Amino acid sequence: MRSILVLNGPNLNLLGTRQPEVYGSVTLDMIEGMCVEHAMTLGIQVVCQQSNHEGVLIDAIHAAKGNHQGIILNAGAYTHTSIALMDALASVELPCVEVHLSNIHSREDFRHVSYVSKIAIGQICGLGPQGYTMAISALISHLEEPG
Ligand code: DHK
Repeated sequence: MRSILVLNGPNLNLLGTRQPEVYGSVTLDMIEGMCVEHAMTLGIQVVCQQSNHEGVLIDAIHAAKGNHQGIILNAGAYTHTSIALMDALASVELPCVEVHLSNIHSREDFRHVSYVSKIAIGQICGLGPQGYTMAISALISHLEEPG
């Protein structure tokens, strides 16, 4: 069975209470539940992980090789800063879909830059929690028909 890693970065554990006017009121547990349910309808498995630490996220990306066929990544603020995360994604050569709950392009200038985008097959942002399930569908389509 195909398996996908759904990886969330810093501060996303606070979803539900963190700036609800920006990130909504849905918790990370709820988003992960949506991902698991959606994956079941597609006949695949998802494993969800969250960390506030850059190195732990990098280790999770490394460990994905051989265990998962692709990665859904919301790297939080590391999206805009972390060359190390970008290099980790490039190293494992797994297809990655980048997700953000908010529309990073309509926010502060520093959020318009994404190092993850340089490696990701695509980006979904501004669509809230459903961006994650859309990303899973997109990743599965890509695995079935790359390009
Ligand atoms: C989440 C964060 O924590 C921010 O640092 C990003 C992203 C946007 C989101 O919209 O999910 O800039």
